[in-house]
Amino acid sequence: MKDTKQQWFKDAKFGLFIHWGLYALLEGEYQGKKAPGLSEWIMNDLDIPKEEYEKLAAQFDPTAFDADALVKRAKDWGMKYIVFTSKHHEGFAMYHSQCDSYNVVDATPCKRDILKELQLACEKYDMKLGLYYSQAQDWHDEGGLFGYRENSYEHYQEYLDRKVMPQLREILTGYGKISIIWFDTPLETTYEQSRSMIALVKELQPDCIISGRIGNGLGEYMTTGDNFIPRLPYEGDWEVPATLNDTWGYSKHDHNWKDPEEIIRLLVKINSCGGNYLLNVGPDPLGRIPEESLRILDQVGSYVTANAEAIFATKRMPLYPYMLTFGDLTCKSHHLYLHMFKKVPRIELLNVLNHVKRAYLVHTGEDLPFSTGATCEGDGFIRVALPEEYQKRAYYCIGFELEEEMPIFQDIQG
Ligand code: JFZ
Repeated sequence: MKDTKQQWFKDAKFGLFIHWGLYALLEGEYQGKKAPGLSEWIMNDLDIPKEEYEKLAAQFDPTAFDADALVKRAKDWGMKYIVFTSKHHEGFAMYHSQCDSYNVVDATPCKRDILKELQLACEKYDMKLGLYYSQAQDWHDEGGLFGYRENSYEHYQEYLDRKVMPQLREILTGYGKISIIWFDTPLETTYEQSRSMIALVKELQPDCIISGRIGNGLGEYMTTGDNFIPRLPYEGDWEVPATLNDTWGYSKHDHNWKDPEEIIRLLVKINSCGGNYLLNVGPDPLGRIPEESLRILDQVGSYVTANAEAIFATKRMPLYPYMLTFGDLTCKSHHLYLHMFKKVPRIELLNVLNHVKRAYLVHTGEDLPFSTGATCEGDGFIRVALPEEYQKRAYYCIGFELEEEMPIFQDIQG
């Protein structure tokens, strides 16, 4: 079972992923060809020569990037942590690296240490900062690896010693408290190699969490694929990273945006199964967050902040015997929460055996009349009388104060 031993991570539930690098400048297209897959994979997928790709750095001047405004916005959405791509597979460092000049200060006209700007904003708004770092794939370095290709591992150890270990040291010593290193795509990294990276992280920052994708089963929490959600409550610490459209990096062609209401339902589902939801934005070449991303997250955020009590620090739910069609459940000490996703005239929740002390609307605190009993089949129930205005709306949450510590459910009778 995966255990980060970090209470903040267990309670966090909701975070922001930021994918930003030179790939953003291509906006999902190179010489008239669209990126066939993820936009941040364009260098690999369209075989762009390193010498050509590298030239993008000379155009990197994100005059509209405002770390303070972005972190403040994430705070307003209720997010508890941010994970930023300090170096993605393209090999370009988004901070001032001393050991490799292919970085956002030395190789660009803007000369801005983007990571430093984010660090300061995170400190100001009390936001945890994690760093994505591609430890194995590096398409710009002789020793780095490629995904989905034959790789020679001949120079990999030398690459780890020359670039990866020194860069990990830099990001863990120059940018304040780093709460997560989000390693990714380990490929054939050996057990010893993963171990040595972990040892360095822990030596420099003992509380820094190691993501699942360090490889060799050594991560401290489980990370799923994009929007892959475990069906059942999953023991241990875990996270679902997810895009709002179909790519992580910025792409001008990707307009397949998810519905904010679907994202709210998925967030509640993930929280109910015990996980965190890490939603991605990909800033454009100027550093602007796409309008659609902001619109979606504003809507998700307004549900999250109104119902924060029923989301943050909730525990993995015991298995409820029915698949609810109108909502989903979360819980924490002496509380059960029913998140309502459909318009209904009255609420009935079957097979709950708890003693309910109080029912209330979470976002106002207003008490709701309720009754409990057993149906003629012997199933325990809770019924809630809904004020008229709530009979005509969805996306609100009802809290139940319980006599018992945790919800107790009754099996379905034969
Ligand atoms: C990786 C990256 O290659 C991608 O560019 C992005 O950064 C994403 C967050 O992570 O892609 C993966 C890696 C692993 C899985 C899915 C996507 N996985 O295990 O399902």
